[in-house]
Amino acid sequence: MTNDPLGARAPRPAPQRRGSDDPHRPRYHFLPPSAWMNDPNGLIQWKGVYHLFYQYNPEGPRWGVPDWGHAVSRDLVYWTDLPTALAPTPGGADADGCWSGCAVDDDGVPTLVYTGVRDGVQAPCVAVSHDDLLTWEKHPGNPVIALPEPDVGSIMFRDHSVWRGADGLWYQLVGSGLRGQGGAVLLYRSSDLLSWEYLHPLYVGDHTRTEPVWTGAMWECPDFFPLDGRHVLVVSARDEERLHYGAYLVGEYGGRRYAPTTEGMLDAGGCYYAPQSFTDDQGRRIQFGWLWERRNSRAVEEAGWAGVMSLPRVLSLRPDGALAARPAPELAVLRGRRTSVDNLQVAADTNVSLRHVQGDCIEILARFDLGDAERCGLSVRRSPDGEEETIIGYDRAEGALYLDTRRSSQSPDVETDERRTALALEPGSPLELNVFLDRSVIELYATGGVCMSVRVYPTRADSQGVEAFSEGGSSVVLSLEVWEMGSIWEE
Ligand code: DQQ
Repeated sequence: MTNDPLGARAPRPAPQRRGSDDPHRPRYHFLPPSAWMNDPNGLIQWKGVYHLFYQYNPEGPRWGVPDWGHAVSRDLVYWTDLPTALAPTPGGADADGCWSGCAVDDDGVPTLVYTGVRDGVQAPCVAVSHDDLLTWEKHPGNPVIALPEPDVGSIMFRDHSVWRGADGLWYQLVGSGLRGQGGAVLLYRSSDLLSWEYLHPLYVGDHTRTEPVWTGAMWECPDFFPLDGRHVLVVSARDEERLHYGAYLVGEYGGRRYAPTTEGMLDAGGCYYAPQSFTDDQGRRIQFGWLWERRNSRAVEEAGWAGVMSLPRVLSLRPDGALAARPAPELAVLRGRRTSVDNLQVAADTNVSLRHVQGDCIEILARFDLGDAERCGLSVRRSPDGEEETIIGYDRAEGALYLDTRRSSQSPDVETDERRTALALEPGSPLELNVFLDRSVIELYATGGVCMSVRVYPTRADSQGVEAFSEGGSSVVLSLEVWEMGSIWEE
């Protein structure tokens, strides 16, 4: 029997969406009906339907005892909310929370491997579905691994990446950190997803090394997958105090050993964490990540919701070995009215207002000839007098893309900063900026699949302008296209 979660037979009505009167609530990014969301979980395409599970606290806009929320889509763009998929079982191994995990296809049986939390112990648990992912049966023997190996020195034990090896056996990475060393992923093996044998740390980071990227003291949410002939390990770097960012390693995997040769940050905007990916039926590796809030808890409580899912990103490897992410082409279905400008000269130390181009729910696709400018780019979410603006620019001397939110909002409740990331442009080759503005979300995809995502909360209703700027020399906007973007919800 096939259950079609997008058909008329969905078992219970979808929850009501709330909060759409908040000017900061996105219109074409996925987020739950209300309350709190963090990590994407259990991403899988099943019988043609994309399933997006996520860490969900329906009690309010704050992290709590998480359930797994659930939404489905046929196109990665429009989502239908389904009832909660997993909730803590009183007295069970997940009594204090169903934390993050992944989904696999066990010969036709959809199976989740997730972290159950009880009395401060975090341990892998398993659940299966017999109705096409609508409801889940937890394994009576949960947790399937009671504790981490005592001699390993691990300071954390949660979050899972599971795959079937060429030998037909299941392999699992559990996120961890080794005392005094750095983040780690612990490798296990199983024939049935229930009984697991510990092998060794597949890879251990070095928390004292800061170049090319600092990977922290602990790794959450590991995601390990083949891509373009190599193997990518994505981890979320944290320390005792705080969550930092998603990082990636690219290298060779064989004989149950991993030798990475390239490392980097997934998204340098400072708001993208706990990403997870899956392979769809077109063979694409698609990643979603959690875009966290940047207003304080008082403002978040007032808003009643927190956390946004990124747009779906298609991953690939660049010739230099770095990981590139580009927005899924399906998003073009949201494009509405289009405006364009070609060959716009931007004189040194000027801003050129694009008067017909404005909005807080738009996509911008721009190509710049850097000319002799020292810096050039776009100012978005800009008030007419420039009191509020967010700057997306390229610094030629530094070879860096930057995202400056320091004047994005006049609200004292909002965190702002300036972030930079290396972006090498071949001499004479244009700078490409693909920017998605969706109220409080800005996702930027630049030349070479370099990403920066951030949250902004302008206070002024007229902070909707777009301007091109050039500093220290002149530049040319070779082409600029802007689309008004539709909403993915009935409003
Ligand atoms: N969030 C989950 C954990 C994970 C963390 C709990 C990362 O499983 O380590 O909500 O954001």
